Amino acid sequence: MTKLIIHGRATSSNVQAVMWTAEELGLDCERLDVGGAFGGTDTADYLSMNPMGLVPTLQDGDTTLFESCAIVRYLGARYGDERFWPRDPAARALLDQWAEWGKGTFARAVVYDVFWTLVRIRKVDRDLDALAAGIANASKLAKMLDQRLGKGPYLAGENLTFADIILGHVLYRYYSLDFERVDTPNLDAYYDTLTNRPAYAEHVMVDYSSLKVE
Ligand SMILES: N[C@@H](CCC(=O)N[C@@H](CS)C(=O)NCC(=O)O)C(=O)O
Repeated sequence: MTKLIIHGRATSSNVQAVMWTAEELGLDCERLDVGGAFGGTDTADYLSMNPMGLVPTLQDGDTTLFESCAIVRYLGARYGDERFWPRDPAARALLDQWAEWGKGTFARAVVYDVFWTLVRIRKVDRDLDALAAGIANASKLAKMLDQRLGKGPYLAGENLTFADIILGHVLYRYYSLDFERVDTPNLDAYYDTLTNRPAYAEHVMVDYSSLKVE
C-alpha cells in the first residue's frame, strides 16, 4: 500500500474526520499543512485536485479525492473490515442515513449557526438572535440524536463504523463551545466513548483557538 497524502490543516474539522479514519484503519499517511493561514489552496496544482480550493484533499496512489465524507467512505470501502464498513447495503444504509444527517443537518447547525458565530465572528458583529435560534435548533437535534443513540455505545452498537466518524467528529465542537447544552445523557456517554479513543483525542480534539476572532 502506498502512503496516503492528506492535504489540510489540523484545525479543520473536515480534515479531522479524514485523519481520524486513517488512524482507526491503521493506514500509513502524511498530513500536509494546507489551507487557512498556511494557504496553498489557490495554486493551479491544488485546484486541479480540488476545484473548490478547500481542504481536505486525499491522494492515495493514483486516486485523488476531495469532499471529506466521500473520502471517509472511500477509505472505509477500500481498507475497512466488515465491522467498520458493513458490506450489506441495507445494514450500511441504516448507518449512513445517520452519517448523512450528522453532516448535512447536525453539523450544519453546530458549525454554521453556533461555532461560526462564537469563534469566527467578532463579538461586536455577532447576530445574537440568529445565535439563539441556532442554539435552539442544535439543541432540538441533539435530543433527536440522544434518542437514536440509546445505550450505544456506537451507532451500530458494539463497533465503531464510518458513520460514527462522519457524525462524531463535529461533537468536539459541540461540546467545547461556550453555550448551554440541553440534557442528553446518551449523547454525553457517546461523546465520552469517542474521546477515549486515542485517534479521536489526537486528530479531532485539536485546539482551535488560533481560529478565534476577538
Ligand atoms: N464539503 C467539504 C467542505 C470543505 C471545507 O469547507 N473545508 C474548509 C475547512 S473545514 C476549508 O477548506 N476552509 C478554507 C481553508 O481552510 O483554507 C468537505 O466536507 O470536505
